[in-house]
Amino acid sequence: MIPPRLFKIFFAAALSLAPLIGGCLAGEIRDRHAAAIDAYLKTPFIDPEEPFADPLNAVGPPDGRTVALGRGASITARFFRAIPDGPGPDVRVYEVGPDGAEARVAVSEDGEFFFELPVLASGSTTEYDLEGTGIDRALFVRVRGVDDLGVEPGFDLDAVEALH
Ligand SMILES: [Ca+2]
Ligand SMILES: [Ca+2]
Repeated sequence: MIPPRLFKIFFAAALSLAPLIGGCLAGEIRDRHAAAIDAYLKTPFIDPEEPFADPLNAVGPPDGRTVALGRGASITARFFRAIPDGPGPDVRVYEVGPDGAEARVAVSEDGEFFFELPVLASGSTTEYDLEGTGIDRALFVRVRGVDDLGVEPGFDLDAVEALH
C-alpha cells in the first residue's frame, strides 16, 4: 500500500508563469485557473517519477501537461478566490486523451464538505454549474479517477478553470 502524498503548494503557478507574462494577464490567469494543489493521492502502482504523476500539471491554464487519475487517485485543487455561482456553468474541467476515461468531480467552499457532481467528467472539457449543489461558492475542486483506461492510466487532468 502506497501512503497518500499530500502537497501543499501555494502560488506555484503564478510564480512559474510570472517571468513569461505581464502583470494584468498574470492576475487574470491566476484568478481563473487552479492556483494550488491542496491534496493529491496518486494512482496506485504508478511510478511517482513519471511526468504524468506530477499534480502540478493540473495547476494554471490548460497546457497539455496532465496528471493521470486512475481508479483510486484524487486531486484537490484550490483557487485564489472562490468561484461564484454565476449565470450558467461555473467550472470547466480540461482533459487530454481520447481514451474515454472518466472522473468524478466535487466542489467545496471550505475544503471539508464536498458536493459530488452527478455528471462524470469525460472528453476534452466538461462544464459544471454550482446551481443546485447547495454550494454558492467553490474554493476547492476535487477530481477523482474512476477507471484505468488509457496508456497513462485513467483521466488525464490538464486544468480546472473558473468561468466567473
Ligand atoms: Ca452557475
Ligand atoms: Ca496542465
